[in-house]
Amino acid sequence: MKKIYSRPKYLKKVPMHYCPGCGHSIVTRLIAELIEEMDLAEKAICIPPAGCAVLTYNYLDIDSVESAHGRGGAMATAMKRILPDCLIFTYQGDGDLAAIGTAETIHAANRGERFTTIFINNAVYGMTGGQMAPTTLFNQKTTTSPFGRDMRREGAPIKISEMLALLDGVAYIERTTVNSVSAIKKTKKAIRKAFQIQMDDIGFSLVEVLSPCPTNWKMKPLDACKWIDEVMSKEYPLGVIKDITEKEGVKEAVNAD
Ligand SMILES: Cc1ncc(C[n+]2csc(CCOP(=O)(O)OP(=O)(O)O)c2C)c(N)n1
Ligand code: SF4
Repeated sequence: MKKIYSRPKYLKKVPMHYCPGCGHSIVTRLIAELIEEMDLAEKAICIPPAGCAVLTYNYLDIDSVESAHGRGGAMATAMKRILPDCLIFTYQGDGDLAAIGTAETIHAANRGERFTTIFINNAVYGMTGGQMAPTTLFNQKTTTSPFGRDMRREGAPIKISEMLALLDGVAYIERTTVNSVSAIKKTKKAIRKAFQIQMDDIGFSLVEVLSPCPTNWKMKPLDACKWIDEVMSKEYPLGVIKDITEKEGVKEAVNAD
């Protein structure tokens, strides 16, 4: 029988701790597939976050350096400057990247640091019990916004990707999701492009993934997938937000001696 599915080489053979229906597991697998397909295992260094993905280093069979909550962008900056030929990527939740790590993220992107960020937006603080995140939607109930997020009380959801796209150092930003097979394929393509842009030394690259958190959304996994289509992606539209490589001659100019 033809084998159509197998464990990627760089995904360790250990059970993941994620809840059923969680997007983190899918994105982790995609990263493992890409590292194999792009032959980057010897060069790849992951910077996992504090948050549900804190154990990413237990799943990816590549070098990893754990960062403190929110400090991924600062650590990645240092590592990429010391090891410019390596593939350095941060893997960060929305609490990590858009709350405690806002400054690190904005300034690294503005400096055009040549690393990649995988930004998992599940609109809550997952690991610590479902508190409101900067990305929580209007009217969304969380443990710290029990009446639903309200503009006058909690402010508006922050669109990190659109904000970062304004900065000159940013080469590529795309927002995707993992709630269907076709969406997963698009996410893989986007991460491939982000990694390639880094390896071509073009600029900062980020992929924002709208990711189900059925546990804290208090939904069944399939309902969480539907909610992304029907509600979440209306606030956070999917697609390419910035891509400077579309401009003619960018890659050539960057790679010229
Ligand atoms: C300096 C610091 N402050 C707070 C915490 C507690 N903490 C751990 S994970 C987390 C929230 C994580 O949420 P998010 O980044 O959205 O990731 P998710 O769990 O949803 O994947 C917080 C507040 C910490 N570990 N370190
Ligand atoms: S709490 Fe949410 S983000 Fe964390 S593992 Fe469970 S489903 Fe995933």
